[in-house]
Amino acid sequence: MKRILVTGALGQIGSELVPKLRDIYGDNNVIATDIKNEKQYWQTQSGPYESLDVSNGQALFNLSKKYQVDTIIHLAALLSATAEKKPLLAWNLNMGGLVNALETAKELKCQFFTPSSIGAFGPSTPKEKTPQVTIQRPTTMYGVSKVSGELLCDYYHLKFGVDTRGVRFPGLISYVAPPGGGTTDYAVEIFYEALLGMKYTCYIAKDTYMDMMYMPDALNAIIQLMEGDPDKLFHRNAYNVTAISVQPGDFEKAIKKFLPDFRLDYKIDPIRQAIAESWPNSIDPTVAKQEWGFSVSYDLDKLTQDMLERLQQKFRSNAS
Ligand code: VAH
Repeated sequence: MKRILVTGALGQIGSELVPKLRDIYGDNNVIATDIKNEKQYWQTQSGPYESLDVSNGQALFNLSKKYQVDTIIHLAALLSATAEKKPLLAWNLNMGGLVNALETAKELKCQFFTPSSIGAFGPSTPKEKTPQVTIQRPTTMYGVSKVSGELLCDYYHLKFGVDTRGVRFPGLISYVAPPGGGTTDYAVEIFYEALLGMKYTCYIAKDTYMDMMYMPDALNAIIQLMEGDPDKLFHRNAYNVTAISVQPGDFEKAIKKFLPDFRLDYKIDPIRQAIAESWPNSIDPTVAKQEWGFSVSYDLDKLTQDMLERLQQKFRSNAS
């Protein structure tokens, strides 16, 4: 990776990935793009920003050519809960954007990353320690688009030699930009509400386990995989990665260590609960460890402490 174009740069991952990539590869070598035309915001940032709708394949190609990029990190997509409400839009955006980005990668000989998700699994997948290679019959439109995306990335690698790489992310916990429209969003909201009102009403049931990971570990995983030795990558699209398997009560306990008055109650959202129940309780990241050295630094207690401290700082600086 030397010159990188990022789509969906204003989303939950992109908002933190772009500054980190700029630190490593240089400000002008990371081209941030998003459908939002937030020029003013990005003018205060250190590198180039372009407004881009990934449904427009020609625009994606033209920008990539203009900046002579050698890597595309394609993040623009609808998350699971929004996709379930607008399935046709999700299919068109998630698959249309992906195929446009892959076509550009093929034409310009770019290295390529796009995230898959634990959403690529379904109710017939083994629920505990879900293996790297297993049954993938998701019952959500998000999952259908993620499995199709994994297959499409494999196809572009096998057929056209595009260096496609990806991970199956679990729920990502972060303090910079909110996720928006996902099933795992509760694991971010709970920290905001704990600090703002000492109370959170969770839309996911008490005993529902899902995998989660802290954003700094997710960003390191993307960079490590992209810098990994191609000869050692056999699974490519896409690797299971995770840090913790948790139910909402686990966050409650962890937050209470710092905020003893915090209270959690429940009001289940049937759509997101059904999605969560169709996903694994825990996935097995062994193959990612073996093929490119995936590892994490944050467990539940460490990420809880960091989230609370960082959010407090954020609230203080927003107030001043
Ligand atoms: C979602 N956070 O909830 C995403 C994710 C693990 C699931 O891909 O839709």
